[in-house]
Amino acid sequence: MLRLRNRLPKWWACTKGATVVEFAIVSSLLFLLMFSVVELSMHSLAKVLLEGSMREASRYGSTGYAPKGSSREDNIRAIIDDRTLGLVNISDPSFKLDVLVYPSFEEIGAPEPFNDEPPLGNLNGIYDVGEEYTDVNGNGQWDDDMGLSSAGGPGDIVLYTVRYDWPLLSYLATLFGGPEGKLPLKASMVVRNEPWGTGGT
Ligand SMILES: [Ca+2]
Ligand SMILES: [Ca+2]
Repeated sequence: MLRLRNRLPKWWACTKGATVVEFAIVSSLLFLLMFSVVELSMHSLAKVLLEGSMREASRYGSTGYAPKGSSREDNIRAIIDDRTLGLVNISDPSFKLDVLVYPSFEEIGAPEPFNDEPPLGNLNGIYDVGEEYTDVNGNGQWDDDMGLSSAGGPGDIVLYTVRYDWPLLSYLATLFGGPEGKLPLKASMVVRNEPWGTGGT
């Protein structure tokens, strides 16, 4: 053993500067940890703000009011932009706002009804091209979600959903961010529009 130690270069046994190296390693790990905590906190804050903005936007949308020269949809987006304090970039391609009208609360997210019975149907439990269906949202095709894209009229049931991909900056992007290094944010709210009369936008 002693013979082996004698063969090692002198710098191998030198301990000068070890503390500096240890400090560099530990401080780097601490910095990474702190940065991750800050980033996750920012993501949580953005989610809370997004949910709050959804509550406010849907409440506004349910009134049917739109200032002259703008639509309800424009104002709904403006409310989300304002209430998320710049943490959610509504100009980003990942930002998506869906405002859908449904005939009832029970039918939210449900597919349009179709007839799976012969002779046109094939009894496989799913819709196939050529089978009869009810075009609930009136777009001329069968949809697996019957929601009509609109903020609705008086008394309508409306589902608001907003999605946004939060860009991660730290090593968390590698762990949780998928191929694009982003963490999805989503908030939804269902409201019944107020009976403001006729002619809602
Ligand atoms: Ca079928
Ligand atoms: Ca349809």
